[in-house]
Amino acid sequence: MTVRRPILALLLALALSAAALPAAASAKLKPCPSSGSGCTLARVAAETGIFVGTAISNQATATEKADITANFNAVTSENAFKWSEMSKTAGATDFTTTDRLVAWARAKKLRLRAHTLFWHRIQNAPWLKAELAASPNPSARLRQLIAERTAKVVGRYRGKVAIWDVINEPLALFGAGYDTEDSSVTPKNIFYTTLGESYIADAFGLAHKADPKAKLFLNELLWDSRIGDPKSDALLALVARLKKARVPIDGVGIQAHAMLGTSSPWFPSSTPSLKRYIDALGKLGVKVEITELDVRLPLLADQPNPLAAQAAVYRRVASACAQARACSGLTVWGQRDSYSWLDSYSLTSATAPNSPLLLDAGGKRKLAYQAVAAGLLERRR
Ligand code: 9MR
Repeated sequence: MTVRRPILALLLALALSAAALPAAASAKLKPCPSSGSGCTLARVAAETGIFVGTAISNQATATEKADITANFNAVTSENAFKWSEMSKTAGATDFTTTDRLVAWARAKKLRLRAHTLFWHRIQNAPWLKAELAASPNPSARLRQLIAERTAKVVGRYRGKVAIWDVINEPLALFGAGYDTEDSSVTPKNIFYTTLGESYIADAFGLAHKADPKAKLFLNELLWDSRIGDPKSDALLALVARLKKARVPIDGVGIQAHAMLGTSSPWFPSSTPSLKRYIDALGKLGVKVEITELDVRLPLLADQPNPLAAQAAVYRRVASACAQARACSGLTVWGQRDSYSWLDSYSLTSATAPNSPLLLDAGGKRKLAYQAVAAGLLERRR
């Protein structure tokens, strides 16, 4: 008896405090309607098991942070982990921004995707080319640098980063094969031309050693490619080769910037083809995430209701993710329209505001927000 009384008292106290909960808090316990109406994407994530994320910039303001915690359950570092950001000069590694970001994501219980360990285009280490040119043995030197960066950075955040984008965009921008195009827009893929495809397997193996529990992804851009075209086939073939060679790759990220034209894979009605593509990757034994979704509004300017048309594109992608078993996450590339990278990017700045995201400039949910919720909620059926 003497033991039971405190338990009874505790139960009574709990019942009283539950009764005193505000209406909104108890309403929260109701499942989301399948329309997604009134539900945050974080709630949708909890109900479907699909992570819903957003990019976080290096200098995220209090407003951006509040938007993130109110709406999402996962974040991807937009720039912080890139080699160019962490190492301005040879031999130097600056962890200030990444330490801060890792700590913040952990404090807010947001799943963190570290993007990216190796990317040759635009945000590679600014000193790498000269370093290799000066080396008597460039391939050995590059292998050493890859090993050093991986051990140092992945090792530092062991157990704290859920997902690593180990390799970003190895394939040619618009076609099949590797990116070895040499122009000011797409400099040579220095990793590939120095080491061949082996750099990919090496980086995955080293990352796995540095953090055996982190999920390791290869992230690729399919922005101007239709599912079933040479580039998407090249990605499937690459993943198949890696799996066959027992490379520790856990997943593939499909960047989904619908930005250059209506030949993007997400137009005009892509749910079945995108689902089939995710299924095909899944059959190879990898998870798939939509990693960088945004949909430029000017592409839809000729539609009777561009915002509704934009929502429909988002819906098609979210539905495909929900319907394909291998799809474990969907990430949009930013929060408010006013912060999108597209407004300062050379190919898209002329049409600013591109308004490609889920929250408008004032932070209000756009039609696209609920469309993503509704699409993902198809997973519950
Ligand atoms: O959003 C990123 C932007 O802030 C950078 O200036 C830009 C540099 O290329 O990279 C953007 O993010 C890219 C991502 O890292 C990889 N996929 C394509 C994204 C858009 O270029």
